[in-house]
Formats: sequence, C-alpha cells, structure tokens
Amino acid sequence: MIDELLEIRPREEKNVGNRAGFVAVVGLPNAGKSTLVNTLVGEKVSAVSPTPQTTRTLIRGILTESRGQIVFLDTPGFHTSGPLLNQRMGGRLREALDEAHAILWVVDMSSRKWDREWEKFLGLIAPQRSKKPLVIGLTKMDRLGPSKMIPVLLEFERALERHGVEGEIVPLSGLKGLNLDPLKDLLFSHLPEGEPIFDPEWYTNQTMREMVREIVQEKIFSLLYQEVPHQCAVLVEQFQEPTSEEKATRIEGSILVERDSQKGIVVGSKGETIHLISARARKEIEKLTGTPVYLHLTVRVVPDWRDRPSILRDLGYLSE
Ligand SMILES: Nc1nc2c(ncn2[C@@H]2O[C@H](COP(=O)(O)OP(=O)(O)OP(=O)(O)O)[C@@H](O)[C@H]2O)c(=O)[nH]1
Ligand SMILES: [Mg+2]
Repeated sequence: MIDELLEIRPREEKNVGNRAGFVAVVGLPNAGKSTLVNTLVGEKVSAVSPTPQTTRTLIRGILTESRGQIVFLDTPGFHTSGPLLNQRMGGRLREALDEAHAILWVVDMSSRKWDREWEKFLGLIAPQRSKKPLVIGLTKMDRLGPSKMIPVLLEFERALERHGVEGEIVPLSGLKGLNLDPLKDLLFSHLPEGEPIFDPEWYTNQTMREMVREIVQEKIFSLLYQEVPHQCAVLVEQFQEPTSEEKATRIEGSILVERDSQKGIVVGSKGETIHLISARARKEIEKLTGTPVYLHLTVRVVPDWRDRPSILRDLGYLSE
C-alpha cells in the first residue's frame, strides 16, 4: 500500500527506555528548524532551503534512543496573515504547541543582535510558554567562530532576562551537528515517562507521497528564489511501486502555480528549469525508495490556489 506509513531502513535493535513525548520546534522563517530536526533524527525528514517558509505543514521527525523517544514537530516559520495557506501554517504552529511536552525555540544566532521579530514571536507563543518548559537552541553557531560566540550568547541571555523569558539556552549548529548532546539531554529530561509513541524503527510518520511532495517542493525552493516558490505547490497524483514487469517506481505529479508568467519561470527556457527540478528530485527519491524512479511533473496554472480550501485539502495542507 502506497499510503502506508513509511517504514525505512531498520535501525539496530533497540532497547527503548521509558521517556517519550513531543517537542514543538518553533521559530521565525529560515531560522534553521528543519535542518536541526533532520540532523537530530539522523535522516532527511523535512525540506530545507535558503528561502523562508519552506516548511508548510507539520512534519514529525522521530528520534529513538535507549533512554526513550522524542517526536519532533517541525513547524512552518511563524506567519499569521496573508493567504489562507499562510493562516493555516499559523494553525499548524498552534497545534504543535498544544500537543508538545516541551518547546524548542530555534534562533539564528548568526544574526547577532536581539531581533524585534523574536519579541513578537515570544508574545505569540506566550500562553503555552508559561505552561511548558522552553529550551532555546541558538543555531548556526558555525557561522560565528569561538571569539564572537561568547559575547553574542551573553547579550542574548541579558535580553531574555530583560524580557522576563525563562528558558535553557544551548548554542549549537544544526548544519554541522555541533553541541547536540546537551540539547538532547535537556529535551529528554522534560519528557514524561511512557512507552514510545511510534514504532522505534520509524524516523517519520509521513507517507511516501508526502515525502515526495516535500522533496519536489524543496528543489523548487532551492532553484527559484523570490516570489515564485511561495506560489507553487506540488500535488502527487500517482505513486506506483515497482511490479514484476516494471522495475521503477512511477510517480506522476503536478506543480501548481497561480499565473501563466510563473508557469514560464518554472518550466524555463526550453524546459530547462523543470528538467533540473525533476532530475534533482528523482535522485533523492531514488535514495528514499531504493528503486529506480520515473518522475513526471506537469506545471498547471490554478489561479488563487492558496486561497481555495478544496485545493489546499488535496495538497494535504488542510486536514479538516
Ligand atoms: N551555516 C549554517 N546554516 C544553517 C544552519 N541551519 C540551517 N542553515 C541554513 O539556513 C537556511 C534555512 O534552513 P531551514 O532549516 O530550511 O530553516 P527553517 O527554520 O526550517 O525555515 P522555514 O521552514 O522556512 O521556516 C538553509 O539555507 C540552511 O542550510 C546552521 O547550523 N549553520
Ligand atoms: Mg522548515
């Protein structure tokens, strides 16, 4: 069954300990949330790109160790206005905060100065922040170098104090995997005792279709900057596993755009851009499935798709 939960490469036998719970990974767009979740989980579960608002839905990444299981809820960067899609993205953030046992606020420390947007964000998450433990992951420390790190850290601590925010701070790098052990220790210490929530063999609970959607979306985001990616969405229409006659996984999908001009950009001159998007996505999907992949993508103009509930539902961005 194609839509069965994704069960990927078995990990070594695990004697799973007795702590288990959800951690909401929250923060501004482009802070480095998805990169950190991927590194913590040890697998690519969430799309990453230099364009803000890459993550549009709630992605669950599962980390299982001998002391227990953490289910990370990777959320879209904070956004509460604009098209229905963006408002839904804000809804996903609230959902994650409500579900979580602890909050991991990811902050791009390479921006160096206290940011007014952080204040707004702290205000937004204030109701849950007062009830749940807050851990602050100051990420991208690899960009700073040791001499600059301490002053930035001290300034951040002072600013938190001024704003009356209580939380444990861990400087780290999601990209380079630096200082993640203390972060994991803290997060585990905040989880309740309990049995693993998901099968210890899983690292995500996304379906293959959802993973394919994220991969294609990521390639669009990393090839096309500016406005266009936000007006694109990926609909996976067919996902057919290999059969005895057909060795490849066959995938048919559409890239939705809002206007003809955007279609031209996504297709590119003589189809160069769409070809590149397909080729990069196919390579990654082949790694995921362990089979050859036939991937066919069509670009379709669907005006105002970001405001149309029926389309958002088909895309998986609207659950109710
Ligand atoms: N140097 C450095 N770059 C990083 C690090 N973490 C993330 N990045 C880069 O920052 C950009 C954004 O990373 P994402 O992980 O997509 O950020 P996000 O917070 O999930 O973004 P949204 O989903 O758009 O809210 C990408 O270009 C990453 O490669 C890090 O630790 N060090
Ligand atoms: Mg993200």
